[in-house]
Amino acid sequence: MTYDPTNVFARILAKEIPAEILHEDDRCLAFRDVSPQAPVHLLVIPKRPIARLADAQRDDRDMLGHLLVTAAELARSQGFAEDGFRIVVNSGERAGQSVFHLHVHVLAGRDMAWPPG
Ligand code: DGP
Repeated sequence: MTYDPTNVFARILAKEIPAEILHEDDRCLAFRDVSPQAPVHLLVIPKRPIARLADAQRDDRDMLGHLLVTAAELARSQGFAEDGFRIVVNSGERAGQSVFHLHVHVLAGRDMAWPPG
């Protein structure tokens, strides 16, 4: 899928619109979801423009691993690692993706149902 550089996460990366940022490094940015679905709801996004997980290539392996390790580091530093947390990546509209810049949801602070809806 073609990446649309005007999407809202691109604008957060460009600091054109504000977000509650918890972590930033050379490869990713983590911030609180504006519409939290759990007491803790963070988003970890790559700086590299990629619309969906479905578009990932072999060259993206390091970046994808970095997003997950960053999520684990945030879980530890924010104090919910031991309590448990859920990682969600919606890829495509049918899966519920609404912002087409790849992102990892990090949800914590309540019991999680399975199967997910
Ligand atoms: P998804 O449905 O998987 O594409 O998730 C997109 C998430 O992005 C959704 O949980 C709401 C969040 N979101 C949308 N717009 C903004 C925004 O402007 N700021 C922040 N912090 N989160 C946003």
